[in-house]
Amino acid sequence: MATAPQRITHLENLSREVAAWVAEVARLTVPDAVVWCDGSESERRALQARLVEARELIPLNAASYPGCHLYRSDPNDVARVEHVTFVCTREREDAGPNNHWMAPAEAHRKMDDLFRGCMRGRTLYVVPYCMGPIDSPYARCGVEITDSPYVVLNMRLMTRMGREALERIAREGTFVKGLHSTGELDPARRFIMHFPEELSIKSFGSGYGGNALLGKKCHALRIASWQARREGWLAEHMLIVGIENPRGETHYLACAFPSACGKTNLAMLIPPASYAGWKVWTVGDDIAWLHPGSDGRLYAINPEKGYFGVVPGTNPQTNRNAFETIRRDTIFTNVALTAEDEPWWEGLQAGEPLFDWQGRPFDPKKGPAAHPNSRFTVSAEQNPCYSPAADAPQGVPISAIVFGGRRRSLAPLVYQARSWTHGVLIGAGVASETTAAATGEVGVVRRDPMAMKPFAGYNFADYWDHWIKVGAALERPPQIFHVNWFRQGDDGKFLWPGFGENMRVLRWIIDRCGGAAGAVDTPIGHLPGPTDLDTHGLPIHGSTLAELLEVDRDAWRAEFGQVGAYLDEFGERLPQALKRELGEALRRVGG
Ligand code: GTP
Ligand code: SPV
Ligand code: MN
Repeated sequence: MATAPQRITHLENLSREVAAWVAEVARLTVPDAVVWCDGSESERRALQARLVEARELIPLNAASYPGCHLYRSDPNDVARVEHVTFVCTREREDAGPNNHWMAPAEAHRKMDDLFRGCMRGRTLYVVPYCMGPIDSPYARCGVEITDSPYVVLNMRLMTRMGREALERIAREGTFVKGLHSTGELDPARRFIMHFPEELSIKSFGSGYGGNALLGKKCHALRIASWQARREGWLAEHMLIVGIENPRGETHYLACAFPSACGKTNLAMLIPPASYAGWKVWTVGDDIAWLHPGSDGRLYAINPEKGYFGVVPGTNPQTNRNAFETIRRDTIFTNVALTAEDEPWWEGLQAGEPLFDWQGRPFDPKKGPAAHPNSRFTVSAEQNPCYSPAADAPQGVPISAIVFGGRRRSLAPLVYQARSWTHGVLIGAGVASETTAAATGEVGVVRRDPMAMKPFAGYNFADYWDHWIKVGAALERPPQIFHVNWFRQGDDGKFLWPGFGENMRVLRWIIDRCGGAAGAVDTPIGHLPGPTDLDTHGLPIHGSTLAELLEVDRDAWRAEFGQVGAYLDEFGERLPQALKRELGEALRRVGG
């Protein structure tokens, strides 16, 4: 390693707690070397060079994709693994029916058996990181110990990683402990364990994003949601986007859509040509930490510093901002490769693949060239519409919270909740078709409350109760909405053009918050009337719009019946207020 020994000693001396834990882990895992990461550019270069030399990273075309690399993961390690992800609380009920559970002592024993001696012949990296602006009172720190240099490089892009984080840990004395090893990538020896009561995580056997970059879903959602409940805030699977109107006023929206359902795309949206003078600013694309502010509003910070985004479908038409963001200094994981050493993926609309994501000569009979869950890792600062407010210690005030899902039928393009508690019911009832972001069948509709099914670190019943209380304590709570970009016609085509055109829906949402847009009252909430949505310059048929905004009472009665059955799984712990709200919703559709 290029890191000078004095520097290592200095980092090690910063925090006695971290050093003691590292020593303990080193005794268990028996690495050949221990390296403390400082986050410097020289450290990044050395790690990158080492991975290139080992042929784990493939440099891409230096003229068209400068500083970019391709990483091919093990073919059995390409997505989150929810069936082996556990929340290990002392009481099973605290994890809830929404989580797999294991008793902490048993989980520790199981994991320590896997970790014993697992770093022989490998280097143990100590990765201190800060989730959120380094000087934010809402930011929280952690340390990930990993034996994967690929994970280190990703954590450096995704978090504020290195010396400053360790200095903050030394000042505060607390940090989330995340222990990770890629092990042998044996799916039968792969577990992601969370111990919220101990603020710790143990992850073994995967190198994939959500399983291995422990600052992300493991810390910033599962552990943080647990802490947030105790401390009166919310940790959510939400993008944060600022919409600036031609008068220079900016409204911030926080939107929760399940994995691979459009967060990154909405956060980086480019408005249609008719929206001259409007600007979109990305604060975050995946996670929001929401805190009640002293002015009675809800404020959001993005705990991350980079994007770990879905590659397929990205092109200059769907998302020019994302396309431009990933033209340099980007790690591409599991995309295809062209003869010119350029990355290639389905939906790119240029070039052609020579090798598929597994490095085999591309053969369409063997499936897509890029893996459907292929990802880019890139610094947020490369985004042309990166919001300077992403670094604001106090965060940004939220005007609207938007839930959404991928549903080919039923859910209309957009509707607004009648109240905060009604909004919580809408969030709790979110359902969405599964995607390639997690292993398992794709396209199956499942309940994914607040897009947090895979990420809530505790019992959903307690989570909804917490949501209701947070809203009740706000003097000026955000308005709550639901959107669906994925309605399909009988021909299986999307009814709504989506992407940049989603701006029209966001505009209605913002105008509703300001009381400036019209709506019709329906049994499920407020919907735009036929002329309330701006369709200027949009080639959409009146009948298609009507279909997008239709509310089928019978179908909704059936839906609320299913929501009720789902909520009943949470038994006595389910908040009364939510039950009452469901009763009201059913009554309105004649149930
Ligand atoms: P995670 O990173 O898994 O949390 O995903 P995400 O919610 O950020 O989803 P992302 O924006 O990466 O989009 C996932 C897929 O949905 C991509 O293939 C996009 O091209 C597609 N997509 C995004 N927005 C739209 C839209 O408005 N309409 C349609 N039809 N597809 C969309
Ligand atoms: C998701 O699956 O929601 C992602 C990718 O954002 S991961 O980091 O793997 O969770
Ligand atoms: Mn996500």
